[in-house]
Amino acid sequence: MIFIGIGANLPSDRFGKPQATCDAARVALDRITGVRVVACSEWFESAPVPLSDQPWYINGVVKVETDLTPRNLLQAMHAIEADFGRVRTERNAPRILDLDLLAYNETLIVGSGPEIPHPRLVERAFVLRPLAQIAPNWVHPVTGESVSKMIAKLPKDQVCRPLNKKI
Ligand code: PH2
Ligand code: MG
Ligand code: MG
Repeated sequence: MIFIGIGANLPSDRFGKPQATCDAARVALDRITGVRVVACSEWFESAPVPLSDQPWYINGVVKVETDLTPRNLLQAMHAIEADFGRVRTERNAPRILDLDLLAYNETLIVGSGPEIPHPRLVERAFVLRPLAQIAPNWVHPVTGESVSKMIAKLPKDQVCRPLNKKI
C-alpha cells in the first residue's frame, strides 16, 4: 500500500484557506499521469508538532495506486508543492502545502534524501489518526507494528481532531 500525507498551515493566494489547498492537492495527485487516489481520510486539524506558535495545520492521508517508481512519484509530488507556491525554508517551517510519501509498499529508502517509510510518521498523530481511517490493518514495513499499536504509543499531548467534529 502506498500512502501520501497532505498538510498545510498557511493560506494561499490561489486557493484561500489551507483546507481548500488540501482539497486541491488531492485532486492534483489524482491527475498525475499513472497515479490514482483510491482512498481519502477526513481532514483533521492539528496543533503544530513540535508545539509552537505557528498556525494549526489541516492534515489528511490518501492511499494511491501507481506505476511510478518511488522517486518519480516524489518528483511529481514536489512539482505539485512548487506549483502550489510552496517555498522551502527550514524543516518544520509553516507551509502552503506539504506532501509526504509516507510509505510505498515494502520499499525502504534510507540516506540523505527523502526516506521511505517516512521516518517521523510513527511519532505523529496527524499522520496515524487519518491513516487509521483508511488503512486500519496496515503494518509498518520495518517495525511490523499495527497502526493502532503506533497510536497507543503516541505522546498524549498531540492535539489532532477531525475538522467537522468539534466538541
Ligand atoms: N508538518 C511538519 C511539522 N509539524 N505539525 C502538524 N500538526 N502537521 C504537519 O503536517 C506538520 C507538523 C513538517 O512537515
Ligand atoms: Mg511533512
Ligand atoms: Mg514534506
